[in-house]
Amino acid sequence: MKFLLLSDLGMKPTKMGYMLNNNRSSGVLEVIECALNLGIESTNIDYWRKWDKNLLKSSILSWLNDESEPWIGLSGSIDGSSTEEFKELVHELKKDIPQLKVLLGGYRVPVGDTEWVDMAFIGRSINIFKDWLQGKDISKYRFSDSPPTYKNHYTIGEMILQDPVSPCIKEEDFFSPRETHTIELALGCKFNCSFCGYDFRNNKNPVIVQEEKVYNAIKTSYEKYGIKNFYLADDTINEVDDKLELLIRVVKQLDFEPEFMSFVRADVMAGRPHQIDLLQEAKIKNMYFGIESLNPEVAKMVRKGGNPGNVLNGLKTLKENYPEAVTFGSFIAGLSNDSEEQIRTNIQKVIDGQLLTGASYTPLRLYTNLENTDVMSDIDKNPKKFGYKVLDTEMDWPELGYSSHGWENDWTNDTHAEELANELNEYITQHLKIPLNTFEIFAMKAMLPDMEISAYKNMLQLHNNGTLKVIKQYIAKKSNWLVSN
Ligand code: B12
Ligand code: SF4
Repeated sequence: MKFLLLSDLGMKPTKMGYMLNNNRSSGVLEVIECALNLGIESTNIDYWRKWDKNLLKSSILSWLNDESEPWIGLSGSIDGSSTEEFKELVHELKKDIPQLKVLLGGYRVPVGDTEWVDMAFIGRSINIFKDWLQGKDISKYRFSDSPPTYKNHYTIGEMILQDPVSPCIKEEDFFSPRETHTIELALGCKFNCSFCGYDFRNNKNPVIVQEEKVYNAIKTSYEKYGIKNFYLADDTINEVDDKLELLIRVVKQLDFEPEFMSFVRADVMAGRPHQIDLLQEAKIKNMYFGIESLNPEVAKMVRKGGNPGNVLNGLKTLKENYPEAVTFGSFIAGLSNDSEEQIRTNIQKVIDGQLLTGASYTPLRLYTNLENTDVMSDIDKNPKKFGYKVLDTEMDWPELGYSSHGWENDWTNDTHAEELANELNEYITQHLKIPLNTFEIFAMKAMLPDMEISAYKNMLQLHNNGTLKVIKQYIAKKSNWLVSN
């Protein structure tokens, strides 16, 4: 068997226009590492939509050669928007290799059909994938039939059987120092916010990564490929101090200074101000706060935020004690029991104190009909209980491969919430330092290092040009590798 896995995060919409991603999927690196460890000849092709179609096809054909059992896969865990294009590629390839088998992996809901897909794995499924590669019976994990789809049996709150992911980059990945790498310190979050669709939420027993794995991943990335910027994939980094302390121990062993970007819970940090020192020591300089609402009643209803007054104080303390931190607040427009007036008053407090580097409002999204209920939030599962009436309208999300539903509640509906969010975002853009989020700024920091933060807002074109160059170099090296291996 020979196995090839494709991925491409493509473009990301930002408030300043589209941004070409200079980051790749860590999930894909992990899947390939796992197959290689089992002795299966495997590799990944990243940024696959940016390849010239003929070059891509000839490189794949050359690598698969006249293999009797060739498999090709696509990873859709972060961005599944290339699935239709992948289907076309598969049809093309099958003209030359009719025995080619196809698998889809990482998606959150079932995708594809038996006409072109042989099998699919949903979400965190490395254990099932491993069993399958070793020829073991995986029928107990069967989730749906067209195509045969496998998924871990997991219900919110249960023991997590997966390990956090922290792969080492390999020579044949041809990374550039201008890219980022993603690692993960733990799986599982002890909270259960009502709008959250993270499958490992409400979990009292998070699985923490082995310290050595993180050290090796970071050290190799820097020493061999010059990478200094790392995303932490964890859905929350500071619910407990353990993860921060682990990262501090790793950072202290390194002989260079890395920089991290992470999701941080502002209310937890506010209640445990010593975490500001820990964040600083761990080199988490870029923080994304999902604040959602600063209205006390609403924060309580979505089970997030404690006392919003404390959150504002926490942000103030952070700014005073860690002034070089880049911080972004994400808020939801349209939560029940909120009001336009409260929203405007609260965001004004953030602006007046310049408590965040940037912020943004998104309208609430409701997903009521997902086939995989693990990734449905409590609001999705029971909208009525939380004050929402579901409407017949739908909005497509190509990156996700599924759509959200229209809704209305005590004071607004999805259309109005979207208009309000757009209007607030305009206002925020003018009054906070930078209209980009920390994910976006962090990606730009890797591509165009050492600039003053507010300068990045005018650098999107430069970032995209640089990323294109990096991608072209990658394609040249990887296609050569595929032909000569
Ligand atoms: C970091 C991140 C990003 C970064 C990616 C940078 C990078 N290279 O890591 C950036 C900023 C680019 C990003 C963008 C987006 N993201 Co994002 N992102 C994440 C985050 C926080 C971590 C991803 C990660 O690395 N996870 C760790 C890896 C190891 O897990 P994984 O990718 O799931 O892979 C595992 C399995 O899925 C599986 N697997 C994956 N592929 C395959 C293939 C095979 C064959 C098999 C067997 C298994 C398999 O095995 C892997 C190992 O266990 C996740 C949340 C999360 N904790 O996962 C959201 C998440 C993936 N993002 C999400 C979203 C919505 C987006 C955006 C659409 C947001 C937006 N509107 O811009 C965009 C879309 C991508 C794009 N075009 O830009 C959603 C859902 C996506 C979905 N498919 O349903 C998530 C789940 C967050 C959430 N809860 O809503 N994101
Ligand atoms: S929103 Fe964050 S803190 Fe809340 S349950 Fe989800 S992952 Fe945990």
